[in-house]
Amino acid sequence: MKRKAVCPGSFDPITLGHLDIISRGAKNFDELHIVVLNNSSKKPAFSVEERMQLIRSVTKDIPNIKVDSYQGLLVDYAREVGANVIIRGLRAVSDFEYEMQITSMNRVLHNDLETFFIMTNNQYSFLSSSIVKEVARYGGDISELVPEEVEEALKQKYMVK
Ligand code: COD
Repeated sequence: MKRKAVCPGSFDPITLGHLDIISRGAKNFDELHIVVLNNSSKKPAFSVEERMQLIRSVTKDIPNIKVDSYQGLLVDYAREVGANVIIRGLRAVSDFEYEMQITSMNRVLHNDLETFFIMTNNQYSFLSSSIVKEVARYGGDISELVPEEVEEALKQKYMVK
């Protein structure tokens, strides 16, 4: 039986921190589904299609990855694709409370779904999509924070405005 995991997120846009978690996660499962979901507390800058396109482009060399989007609960997506593990990244203690809350809620909703946490690589511990957008909006250098395609997409997005 295939070992399938889901790596869920907003990915608005995907950063090198996300990519680190994804590539390390993919090494430990037969199939890793990256799924773009709605986080009701965030207002995304990129459309779901744009986010998926960027994820596809920067993960094209990882063979066991599938990129998807879903308009519903993460647990329902996991059931649909037959995955029983969720992969999340942990950057700092500040992530813990939120992660603990969604992990517990997901377990109430789907008893057989385990969440595995991958500790961030130290060099990305400060990195988030929000911080990258903030720096890009004011023309700062983000080349060490995101893949080239994402840097280009952010330049396009904020140049047009
Ligand atoms: N280093 C390591 N990990 C990182 C880094 C970094 N620099 N940056 C981000 N990550 C990790 C995050 O910790 C997270 O695990 C993952 O990458 C994705 O991060 P984000 O910020 O893109 O995604 P989130 O946190 O906004 O995703 C939240 C979900 C969309 C998964 C959540 O809201 C959800 O499940 N929504 C669907 C509805 C649902 O089921 N809700 C019930 C849950 S209670």
